[in-house]
Amino acid sequence: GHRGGVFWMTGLPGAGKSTLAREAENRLFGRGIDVSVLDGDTLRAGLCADLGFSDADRRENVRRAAAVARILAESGQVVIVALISPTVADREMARQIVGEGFHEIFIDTPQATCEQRDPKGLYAAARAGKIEGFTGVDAPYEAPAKPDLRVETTDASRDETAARLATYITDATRL
Ligand code: GGZ
Repeated sequence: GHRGGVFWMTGLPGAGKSTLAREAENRLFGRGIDVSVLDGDTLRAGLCADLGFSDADRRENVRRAAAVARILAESGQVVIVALISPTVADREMARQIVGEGFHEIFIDTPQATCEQRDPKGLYAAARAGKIEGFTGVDAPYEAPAKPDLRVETTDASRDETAARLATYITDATRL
């Protein structure tokens, strides 16, 4: 068996949060661990469809994700949250809401790499002035100073990185 927990991934757009969350999820599922992913993109299509990208809306987005994550973790799930969650204060709020079993994971990809990857062309659109308030371009991202886990994605393969995450989560939730 395993205990519940919340693994809160923060990082710039394009850092690899969603991809790593899904790959870690697959690995954990394969080990018989009950796992769910709360991804910014998915939440914004439903639960958070009324929210935009102002500071206040991002904060509300973080608050809702943390509240749902807490409920799932209390029922014994491993919850992986993948949200930019750009401010120290909002992530601190998430930690307070979740309570015990909160882990902050910094997906630490240099901004230049994120911009090169630009999987959805959003950095390019932001640079061209077509998106306002885009994180890393004209909205702030505050990196965590002391995350519980820092994952650098430039030197390691995606497989290695996902494996490392799955190991960290398995160890942290082992009974
Ligand atoms: C940041 C934006 C913006 C702006 C749209 N700023 O890579 P994506 O495209 O598919 O995922 C990103 C997603 C970020 O949502 P989050 O809920 O993670 O953000 S936060 O925690 O700050 O509330 C990005 C897309 O939305 N996107 N406009 N202006 N990201």
